[in-house]
Amino acid sequence: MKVLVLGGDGFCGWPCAVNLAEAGHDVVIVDNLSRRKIDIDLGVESLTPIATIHDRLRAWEQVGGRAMSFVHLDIAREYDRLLDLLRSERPEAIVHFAEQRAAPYSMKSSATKRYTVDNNVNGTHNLLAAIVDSGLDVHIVHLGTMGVYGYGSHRGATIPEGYLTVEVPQPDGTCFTEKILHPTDPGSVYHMTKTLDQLLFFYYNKNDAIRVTDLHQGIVWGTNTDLTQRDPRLTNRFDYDGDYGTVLNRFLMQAAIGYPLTVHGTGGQTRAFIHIRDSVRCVQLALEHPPEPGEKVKIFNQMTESHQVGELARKVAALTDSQINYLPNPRKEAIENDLIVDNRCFIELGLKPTTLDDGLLAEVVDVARRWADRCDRSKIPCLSAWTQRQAEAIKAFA
Ligand code: NAD
Ligand code: USQ
Repeated sequence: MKVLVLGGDGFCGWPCAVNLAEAGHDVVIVDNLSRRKIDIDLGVESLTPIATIHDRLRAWEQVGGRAMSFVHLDIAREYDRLLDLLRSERPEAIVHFAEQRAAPYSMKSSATKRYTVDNNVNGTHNLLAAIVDSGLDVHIVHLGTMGVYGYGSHRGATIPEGYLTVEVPQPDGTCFTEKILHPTDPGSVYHMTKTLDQLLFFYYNKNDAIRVTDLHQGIVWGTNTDLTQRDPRLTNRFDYDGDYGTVLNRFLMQAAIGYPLTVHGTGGQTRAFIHIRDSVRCVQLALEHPPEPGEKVKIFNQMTESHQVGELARKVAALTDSQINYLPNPRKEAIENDLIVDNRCFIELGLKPTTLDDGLLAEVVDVARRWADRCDRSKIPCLSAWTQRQAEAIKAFA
């Protein structure tokens, strides 16, 4: 099938694009390369050296991969070009990764808050409006986040896959039951844009019957897949800095270079996780099992396991003989939370979850050790504070 991969140069998008090409799909990568530009602005680089998108595509063909093409396009700002692309390529499906995805980056300043909202909300809306304008029947597979449900207490309740069944009281004392979108509780401006995406999908699905699968993904860890390991030029990015690095990959990389593991607060925060290899498989499964025409938005919880941040730090520290540093939390978030997640949709489609095991953790540590000399230690601390209060606590600690 012809598939556009929006954001196909990014951490999740690149291994997904090569996986779809390997599975026999005709892949067109669409990206404005803004992620590479943000690295330059922040003065950081992926820990792993990453080739340009053109070199990646050349290398992919040289190792025998099915050819993919690349279109440099900003989906949030170049509506007419996006519409022309849909009309010329006539894709059957679009995988949408093309958003600013870092919560700390989104909270750095009013400029990054505004950029994140403009980029993410406009990008998703442009895509939906362009599909309507094109008259095509396209299945959108969107990468959303587990963070739309929020990380307050769910009081032991299992988080369902997108929809909550509620009882609505009537004036005559009876009740009717209804399935509604699960209430949202975003923890950052970035997470808030994902809750707005949800509403855009709900509306366009209702009004224009656009078929959408929204993947509420947990924190992705790991670096490479079997395919991105085929050639050094296919290597995936590895973010470790205080804005874009995510918790488990940061801990593994910190362990590799002998930097005390940076736990925010007590480490009681519980989050959902998924390995990059499973993330790639899930996207393919979602793509190959589209909603029926007229079906409401499908929502899958794309995660395989939940862990407390402090528990992860202790596991990594024990495996690598590292120290743990408990730091003032730069985020305004619950000190502790429960997280029980229903992820049956993917399991029923055949996903065999890759769970945290020592071998896979050690694999990431090995990658980080190999590139340790590319690490800029001054970029490790998380300095983006959610409010002035957190900023003052960080300053007082320093
Ligand atoms: P990333 O920043 O590495 O990749 C995003 C890609 O989209 C980049 O290549 C960027 O240049 C491109 N992009 C951004 N805005 C664009 C625009 N307006 N037009 C065209 N291209 C644009 O991020 P990632 O980690 O690969 O995440 C991909 C998606 O998955 C995001 O939507 C993110 O919210 C979601 N997600 C990621 C994680 C994670 O742990 N990395 C977890 C859950 C969900
Ligand atoms: N944390 C630490 N130490 C660190 C970094 C983070 O204790 O060095 C803590 C944070 O305070 C937070 C938790 O770890 O409580 C997770 O932080 P993170 O940066 O790993 O993840 P998050 O900001 O939630 O964002 C990442 C991706 C985002 C995706 C989200 C999925 O960047 O794109 O949407 O994970 S989820 O967490 O399920 O919402």
